[in-house]
Amino acid sequence: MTKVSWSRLMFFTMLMFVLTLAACGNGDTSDEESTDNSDTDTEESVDEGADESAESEPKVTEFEPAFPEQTRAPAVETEAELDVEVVAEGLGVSWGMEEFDTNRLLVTQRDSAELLIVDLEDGSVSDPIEGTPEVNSEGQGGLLDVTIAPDFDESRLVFMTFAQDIEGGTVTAVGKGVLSEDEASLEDFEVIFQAEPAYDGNLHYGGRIIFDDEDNLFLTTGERSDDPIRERAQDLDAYLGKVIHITQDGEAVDTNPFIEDEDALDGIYSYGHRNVQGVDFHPETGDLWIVEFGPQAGDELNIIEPGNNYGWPIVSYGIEYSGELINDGVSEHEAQGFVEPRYYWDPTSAPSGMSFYDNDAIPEWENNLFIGGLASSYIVRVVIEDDLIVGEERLLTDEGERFRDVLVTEDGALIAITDGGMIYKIAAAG
Ligand SMILES: [Ca+2]
Repeated sequence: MTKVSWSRLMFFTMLMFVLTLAACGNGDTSDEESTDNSDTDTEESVDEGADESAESEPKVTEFEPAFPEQTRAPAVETEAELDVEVVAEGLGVSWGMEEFDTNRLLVTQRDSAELLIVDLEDGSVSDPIEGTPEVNSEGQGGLLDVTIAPDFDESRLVFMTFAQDIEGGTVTAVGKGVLSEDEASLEDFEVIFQAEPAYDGNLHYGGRIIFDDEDNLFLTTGERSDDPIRERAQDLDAYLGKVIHITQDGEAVDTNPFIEDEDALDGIYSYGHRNVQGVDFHPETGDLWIVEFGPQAGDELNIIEPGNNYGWPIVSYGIEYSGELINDGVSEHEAQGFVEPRYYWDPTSAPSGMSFYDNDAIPEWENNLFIGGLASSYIVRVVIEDDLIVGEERLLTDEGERFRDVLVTEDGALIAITDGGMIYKIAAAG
């Protein structure tokens, strides 16, 4: 295991990333979420303290926020002394994870579709667990998220999301299987939900899952990226660009907002999303927060309420990768009848998986939100007061990793997994 001193990692304020995305406005490959790793970012140093906001790069757009705290929050800095440790390395693109046993993680490998067990104490990595589903691993597809049933200790049920080939293209699918007692295989794996319609593309699958306190699942999807399919994010007869609420058998939860609407799909909980890559419940308020990947700029943090429309692709605080405006450049959500994001990034933070810090091991982090950043190559720490973002910090800025997902262990360590196959553990020093 490699120990890295925290002080070495604390010079984020001296770094400035200048996005040159405009230089590669050639469709899919310019999406920072794209899988070709052809990052076009350049870095240059600036004097420390040159900018009081966490964001030192110039904005991409000229949009005005709907309220002052909606973007570019003041920079904050963790005061506690932290240890950063590389627990494991040499894995493939590590997309999702869950702590299924104290200090032991289930970790998905997106491209190889493997499910692994990683021991945080000795850094050991298991052989691939048998019985995982067949996936479509083109583009942003593959084996995506993993979580365990609330009654896992008895049922040993593991839930996973993945890109699946079906007639007409691919879908974001959810399946479940039973982890054998010897942890070598997933038994009786079955698909419980497919986010139809299928589409012949390999981008924007969304794919995060989380259990609520009534033991039902929230699933996030993407709108499949291309114009015009992305417009289906606004349609209630398609599961694209949605937050979906289903039971452990894949049925719509009977309190869902469109159950009574015969023209709408029963599983839909909220709509008008682009590509929802992170989801978690706020530890204090219990609200469901999501992060969705924007176009060029305009990544959003949203609080999800049933039946709400979050506006994509009608309104956005971002612009097309080509530099063109979206819908003539309408950014205000509320004025158009949509829900304003609680926060947006301009330029992008390239957000992926996220987790609230629901632990007291690092007291100043309590109820803060941590979000993995991809092309941005950092972890974002967000400080929230009364649903307003009042501070932002960037962590592990010099590792050069695409941070795909983060979680908080029972012990209060922050774990991050990356596209480069690294597993980091950040914990209070000592
Ligand atoms: Ca929006």
